[in-house]
Amino acid sequence: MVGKHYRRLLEQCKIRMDRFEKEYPAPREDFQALLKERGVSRRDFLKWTSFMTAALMLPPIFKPMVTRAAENFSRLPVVWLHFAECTGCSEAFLRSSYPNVDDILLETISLEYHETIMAAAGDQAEKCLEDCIHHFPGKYVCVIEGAIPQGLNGQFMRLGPKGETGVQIGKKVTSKAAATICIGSCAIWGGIPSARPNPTDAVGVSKALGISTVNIAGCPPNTVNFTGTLLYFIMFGAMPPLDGQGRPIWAYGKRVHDFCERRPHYDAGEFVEQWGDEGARRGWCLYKVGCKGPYTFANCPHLRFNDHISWPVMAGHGCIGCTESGFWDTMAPYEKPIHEATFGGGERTVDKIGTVLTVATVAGVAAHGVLSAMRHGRTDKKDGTTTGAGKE
Ligand code: FSX
Ligand code: SF4
Ligand code: F3S
Repeated sequence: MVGKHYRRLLEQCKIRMDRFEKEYPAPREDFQALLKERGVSRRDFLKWTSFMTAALMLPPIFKPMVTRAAENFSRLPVVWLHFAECTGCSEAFLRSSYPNVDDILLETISLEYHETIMAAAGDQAEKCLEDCIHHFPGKYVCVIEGAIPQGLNGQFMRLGPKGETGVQIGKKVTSKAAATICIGSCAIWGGIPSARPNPTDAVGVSKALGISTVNIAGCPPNTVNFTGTLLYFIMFGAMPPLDGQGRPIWAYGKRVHDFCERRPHYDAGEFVEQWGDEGARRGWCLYKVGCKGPYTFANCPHLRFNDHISWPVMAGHGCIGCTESGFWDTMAPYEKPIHEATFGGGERTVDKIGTVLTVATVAGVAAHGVLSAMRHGRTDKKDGTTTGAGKE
């Protein structure tokens, strides 16, 4: 049974899609023809539609709307700005040896401006940017990759033929955008460019420009979290519900640790103690060699990367917390547990789990008590802020 709420939402979605099809430019690509050309069968496409609908936390009646949004994906004008970063986010978004539906969607995206891949350069590129702002005010989505250096009055970063600073370009483009999406942890919080000692005084977009952004966290993020968020925007004309750090809840609502395949070993107190030991061979939990999955909100175990093939913990290394604020500094050292003063976690907690919790688990008592003590105790960095989105 589908409740009244969802039926109303479906009606709103249909109205939005009708408007979207009228008001936005015609699709650049025939998406269904492209799927066929790339060898994606009808069955695989339907499987993807079901997956994406569920991932967006919508009931199955929305499947036709997800399909319709995918078919209209290439109508949405997108401006993609690059600031201080490694271009890994764009790489993740461009590379795919075996294109799946998400990759094909991204292939059709209407990139009006993207410095790495556009053919135009200099004044010509600048004109593409100006044209988009002029032709689609209030309609285009601005995607920002990279942090904004504020040092020397922003002069650590000057871009384009006019030598504008990151702040100047950011303000110009975001002020006329329908929404601004930060792709990658650099754009959100400053990421690696802002790691100590941060000589360029790099910060996230929201802080530098004083605007709210939708944050697709990760270094780099999973492209599915990006495509899903854009599909949602096309369907509803608004961004999906966000957590306290601007991350879509559908993608960042749970901790890596909550659905990691090594979790039964954590609960049983079975840990890799050093690289290459028996525990490593047996696929035991990586907490003691530094996994930050318990402090990290992301859907990596569920989505995986590279056409769902693998993800860091599956590949044998702990999560380094790349979807969290300031991870480069706050999650270090990467191959050791964080000192318990930082998050209220640490080896003592794990050892306690190793000895006490195993007994409790065997006795059929859920691990819940110790784990929630660990979660509730994880608050607090010295400045009193919390890591994660406070969703527990
Ligand atoms: Fe790199 Fe993107 Fe990391 Fe940053 O990624 S993968 S340093 S999040 O901005 O290019
Ligand atoms: Fe998985 Fe890391 Fe949690 Fe262990 S600590 S269960 S490896 S997420
Ligand atoms: Fe990043 Fe951890 Fe996922 S390091 S990619 S959030 S498993």
